[in-house]
Amino acid sequence: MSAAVSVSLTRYLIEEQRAGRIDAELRQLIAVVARACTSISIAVSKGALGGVLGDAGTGNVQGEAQKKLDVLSNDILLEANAWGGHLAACASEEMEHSQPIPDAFPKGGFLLLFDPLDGSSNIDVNVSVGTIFSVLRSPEGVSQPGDQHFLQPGRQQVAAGYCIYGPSTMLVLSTGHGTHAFTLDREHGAFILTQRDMRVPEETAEFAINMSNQRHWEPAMQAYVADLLAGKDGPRGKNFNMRWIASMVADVHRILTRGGIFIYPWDRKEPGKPGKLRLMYEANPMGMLIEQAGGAASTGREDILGLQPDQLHQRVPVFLGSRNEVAQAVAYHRNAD
Ligand code: AHM
Ligand code: MG
Repeated sequence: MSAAVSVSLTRYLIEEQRAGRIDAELRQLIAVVARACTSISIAVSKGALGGVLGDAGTGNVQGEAQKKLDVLSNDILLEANAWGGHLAACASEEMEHSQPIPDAFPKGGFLLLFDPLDGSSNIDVNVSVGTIFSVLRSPEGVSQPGDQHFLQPGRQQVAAGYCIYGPSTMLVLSTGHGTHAFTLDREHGAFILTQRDMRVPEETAEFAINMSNQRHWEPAMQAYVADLLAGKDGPRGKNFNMRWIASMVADVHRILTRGGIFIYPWDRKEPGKPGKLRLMYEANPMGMLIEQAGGAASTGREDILGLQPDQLHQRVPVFLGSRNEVAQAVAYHRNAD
């Protein structure tokens, strides 16, 4: 019997190109993002020894304090993607405006958005964090794409993924043909395909939410969670378990692995902010990965991937995960309207 052949990310991408599902430029783009994520993984895993913990002493456009690793990860992704010739422009959670590829380098046909280090409040306590990314096509005939050219619905993403820096580093990727997981082999510096076609179970008895915001939610949300908490004797007729890591990448990774529903709902904590998470580089890529694995992603009322964005850093309520549970949450909201 022959030993099982391990499939590297490089091989997977070449085979996808051969099958006509991606082109060479997208293959190169994903390979570059994966290389940047490997560098970020090395920096994250050094922790205190690398001198990378703590605040950078700066703030981003969202008014959030930046960690040293937020800034470093952003720089690693920008630098890695500048010269390859596959991108027209980049946008990031950490930059107010998108950034075109410098004139010194050739430009390609794609736009890349990323949250360089999601869940960064967890860095200093050694809990999993991650990088999230989304790839769109640059509109034809536009030589210098600006913020407005990024404002495309999530359905138009040509690729989405995240890299989780946990006990192991994993890249989870979709180019529109399923969601697949690769684990970093540190000795060889290569991502190896470890789960082809991830599937989110349709049913679940596990939810993920920050309950401390409960008093700020709208009535439909209060009612939905009250029924989950009522357990076996309540209207849902079963007991639910709860998990909240406060790293979206880690919570979504658990859901892709064993099911569940992740919720960051609308709340009235901060006027003018419809929830905390950002559409373009958090909700859209996670929505694509979850849908490609058979799950669902909603704002509570509409499919996330159908939304027409109107701002680069737009926020949106997020309900994603096991298909039937997302439908339950949506029903509470629709019935209340
Ligand atoms: P960040 O992009 O600034 O790290 O914020 C996003 C993170 C998500 O990873 C996580 O789901 C959420 O914020 C946690 O928020 P909270 O601290 O309100 O529970
Ligand atoms: Mg984030």
